[in-house]
Amino acid sequence: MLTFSQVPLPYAYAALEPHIDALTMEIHYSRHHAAYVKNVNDAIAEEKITFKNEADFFANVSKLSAKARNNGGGAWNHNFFWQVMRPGGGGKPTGKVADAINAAFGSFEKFQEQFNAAAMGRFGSGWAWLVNDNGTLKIGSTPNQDNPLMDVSELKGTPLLALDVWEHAYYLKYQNKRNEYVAAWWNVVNWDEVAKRLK
Ligand code: MN3
Repeated sequence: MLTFSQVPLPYAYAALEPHIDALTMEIHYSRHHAAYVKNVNDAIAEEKITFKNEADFFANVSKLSAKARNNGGGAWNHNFFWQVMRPGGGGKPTGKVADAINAAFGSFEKFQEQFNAAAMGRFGSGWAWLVNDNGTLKIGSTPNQDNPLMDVSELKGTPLLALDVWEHAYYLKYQNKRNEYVAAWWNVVNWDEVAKRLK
């Protein structure tokens, strides 16, 4: 049976300070993310969901309950999010990521503007994404815990970068100032992990 689990956080809770504070990271990882993982595994058991892997689960998520969809997305999205951040990250990508971004968006600055607009334009809770849709890089956002692997998602593709814009990701430090959180987050982007996912 498919089981979701939490990746070990690749750094300490305080490692992304001052951009993302330690208490937010601790609550986010040990309570919010842990709960999504527990709840999706409960849903898999309760609903006797038989998909063998995460890809099949998301590709068929329209057939599943809201509990399975929301918590499955929450489990996967946060595992992804932790990995595309690192202490001392940020700056501009180099190599093939830089080339792909320049080709798709014209420049790194234009890419950043468009990504920020996706993050700021998502009303309520959700995620901003950079995806590779069959060789074309695209930016978009998803509501709640939906992701671009889901059959229900308008934005489709292989996720390369994601930003959690739920208030739980920033409210303790930034309160209602999502723009300040988004601006600070660029300092912790792990471009090496983006490069790994760009095939
Ligand atoms: Mn979150």
